[in-house]
Amino acid sequence: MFIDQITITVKAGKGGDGTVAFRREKFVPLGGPAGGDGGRGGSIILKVDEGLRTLMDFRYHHIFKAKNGERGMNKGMTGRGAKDTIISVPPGTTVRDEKSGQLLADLVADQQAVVIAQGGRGGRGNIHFASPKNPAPEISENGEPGVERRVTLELKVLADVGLIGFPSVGKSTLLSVITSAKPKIGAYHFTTLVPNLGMVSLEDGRSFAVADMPGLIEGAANGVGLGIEFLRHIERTRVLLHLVDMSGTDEEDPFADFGKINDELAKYDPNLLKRPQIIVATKMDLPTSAEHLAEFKAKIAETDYRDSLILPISAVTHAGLKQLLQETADCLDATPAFPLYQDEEPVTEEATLYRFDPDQKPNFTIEQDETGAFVIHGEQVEKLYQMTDLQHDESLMRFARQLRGMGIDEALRAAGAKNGDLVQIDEFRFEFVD
Ligand SMILES: Nc1nc2c(ncn2[C@@H]2O[C@H](COP(=O)(O)OP(=O)(O)OP(=O)(O)O)[C@@H](O)[C@H]2O)c(=O)[nH]1
Ligand SMILES: [Mg+2]
Repeated sequence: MFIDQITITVKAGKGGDGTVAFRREKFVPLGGPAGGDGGRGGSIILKVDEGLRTLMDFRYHHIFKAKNGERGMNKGMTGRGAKDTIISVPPGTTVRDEKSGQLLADLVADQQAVVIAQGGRGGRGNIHFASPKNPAPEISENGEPGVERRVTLELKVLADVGLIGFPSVGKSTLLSVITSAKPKIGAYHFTTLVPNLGMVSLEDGRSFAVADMPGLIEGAANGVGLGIEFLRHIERTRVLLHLVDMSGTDEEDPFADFGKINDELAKYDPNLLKRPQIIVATKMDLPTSAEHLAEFKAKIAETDYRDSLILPISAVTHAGLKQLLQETADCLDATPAFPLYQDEEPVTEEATLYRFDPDQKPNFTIEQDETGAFVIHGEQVEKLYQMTDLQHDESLMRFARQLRGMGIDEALRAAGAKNGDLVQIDEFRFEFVD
């Protein structure tokens, strides 16, 4: 099975917690604060490995987690940061956020990488909270949670040229004689089930990548035959070689077949028809082929395709192959890359990363649950709670101050909260003190 689309869950590591500690020196009775910061949590990074060709490795492995940062230490030492988790993907992988559908990255070059889930920063140790008024603070922060999200990976192979046509017209055979690829070839339809890739090298030094596609038939856009899902693999190609079997062994009209394939392409994406197409008349070594080719040319002269280049070949005798490759290379030289995403730009790295920004205006809601408790929801408020060290009263007092700073006290009052009412944030319940 060929896997070219898959959704994975990634969870970056949490930052290590900051520490509350004090200096203990022999002759210093009241040492200052000495609790270090937590280490950074590991991020999750997608990175291109040129050697990979499919997303197969993801079949049984959907969840990726990075390690948490280590706790801050005494003597002001920062905890160890966690290693990033690197996931290898094949070149041509696009990445989307599952929820929003937003394009996060289009990974094409070898070693190209993108951080898709940022590890949390380490919490600050009590060293950072000392002030003239409070020289020995029992305050530290917990580490920031790592980003967790689901992303959809989609592979669109990197080929310059796509081979398209009905089943059994000789696409795989052509690939096997112009490149060193060894695709499966068969006298029956739908021999090719997944795209095959090969590299063509010309004597003049030019080279290009060719993708051999599974055969298309009428109705493919509606799922007939193998359907057209795999056409995503020709979205990056610049030139299409449209193979038409001229032998007539299939009893089909080669010209009608040609029209049907173009109709299916248009149904998948009308932009595909804007790509230059070279018509390749195949199996010209067979006795009936010349006659069928002449008929084909007469019919196409009546259509909008009248100016198309038609090149006869035989993969058996190799007749016409040299010219086909020359013309294809010339056509590639004259054809710029087509934009893969008409209206979308991959978002920049920063924009894909969610970061906690304490200066941002807090955004929260307050609702009363069935017990009458006031439940506060909001990403920032919840994150602040998660980063609060609940073991030290001073940390809790700082939390209370921060909530007040966010306007939560005021909002609770406005929602009708009275002294002694219960308030809940995440898993934490406390009494409202007015
Ligand atoms: N005589 C002759 N037979 C050919 C030629 N090219 C391909 N064939 C034969 O045609 C049949 C189909 O060839 P394939 O290359 O598997 O065709 P395909 O287009 O890849 O077919 P699917 O993968 O099923 O879509 C095989 O039996 C080949 O041997 C040719 O140039 N001359
Ligand atoms: Mg084939």
